[in-house]
Amino acid sequence: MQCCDCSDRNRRRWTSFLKSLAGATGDLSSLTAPSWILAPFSLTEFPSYWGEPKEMFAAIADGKTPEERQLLVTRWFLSTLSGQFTRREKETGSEKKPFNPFLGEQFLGSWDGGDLVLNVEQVSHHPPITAYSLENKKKGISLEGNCAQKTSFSARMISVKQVGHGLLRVKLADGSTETYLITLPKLKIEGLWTGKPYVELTETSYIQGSHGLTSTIKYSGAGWVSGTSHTHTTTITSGPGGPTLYTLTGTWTGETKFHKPSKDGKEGHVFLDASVDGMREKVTVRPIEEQGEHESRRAWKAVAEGILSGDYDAASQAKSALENAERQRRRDEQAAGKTFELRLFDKVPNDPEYKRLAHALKFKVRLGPWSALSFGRTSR
Ligand code: HCR
Repeated sequence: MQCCDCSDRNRRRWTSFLKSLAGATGDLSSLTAPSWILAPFSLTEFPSYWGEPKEMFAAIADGKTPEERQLLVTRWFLSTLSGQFTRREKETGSEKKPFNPFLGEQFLGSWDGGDLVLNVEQVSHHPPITAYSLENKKKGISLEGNCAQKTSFSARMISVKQVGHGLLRVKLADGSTETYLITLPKLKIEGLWTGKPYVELTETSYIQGSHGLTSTIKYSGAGWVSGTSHTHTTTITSGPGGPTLYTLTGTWTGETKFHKPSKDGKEGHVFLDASVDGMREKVTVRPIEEQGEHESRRAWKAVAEGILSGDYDAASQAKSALENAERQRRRDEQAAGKTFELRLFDKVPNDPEYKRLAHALKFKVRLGPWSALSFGRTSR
């Protein structure tokens, strides 16, 4: 129970923050968020959510047929969502704003002593784009992706369009590679006026396999009057809009079951229980003292400590110092006629693999200047 003074203070600071949102346009990263709304980590840490259900990621390689693998990729994808979109709310009671990464910021981590390896780099600051790769070499599976966010504000909520995609590759026993294009759902941040923001997913995302099978994931939430939060209906079809092989319904935070129509009498069987403890394991990173200067937790250490200890003045000062140093670095580069060189990723403009699979989705995914851009792990 909060005392009157605290809840009044909370209400006042939220109201004034929401008023400042009303005037904002397009890009949340450009909004100077007050320290009390900040999460103590950077957006570069978010790709680790893709690797947390590590067993499900590895299991994709065990699928014997394209159909089995499409189901396994879909199961792994769904099992990442509760980490990606409800973790902060679960752990702290409300969604928070992660740090806006600086250009070249890295987040490096692994699971199981390096069986699964994550590399993340902030490859653009304006617009902010994060590129990542996740690889399980032993199993022959990798995911390369990038993500940016376009934001719009309304009186009740913040709507976020995720711009970017993932390409998952599986090496098959015959030496060939199967590829899956993963598109990203839109999200809404609700609960702003009660001071407890949380994420709900909306509209549709897709997983398009190079073998021609398509998973179409439709998201819905509780709505004003009725309905269940975090719900999805997923169909697996032969191509977008083709005959349905499987229908899966449930919540991406809890149980998903096979529904009609589904092959092999699977109706009613549990496909995934995303709430099972221990299904997701947090990434391991090197101790901060051993990290490089571009590594996220080392670079943001003082800011994170300020937030965690409630010393918001110290957090603000450390954040300004970091941001000013970055601005100065860009000015110095410009004066020297240099441009910043990415360290971990190479740009792959108009990636043909992305285009081929986006084309198979019958251009439901628009080929915009940023969405057609992929980032591949550099061979340097
Ligand atoms: C929108 C968001 C930053 C971006 C986060 C993304 C889209 C990042 C890529 C991940 O793969 C998935 C993902 C999950 C997060 O839910 C999403 C964040 C939710 C909130 C945060 C805003 C910038 C914070 C706004 C501040 C609020 C509390 C007013």
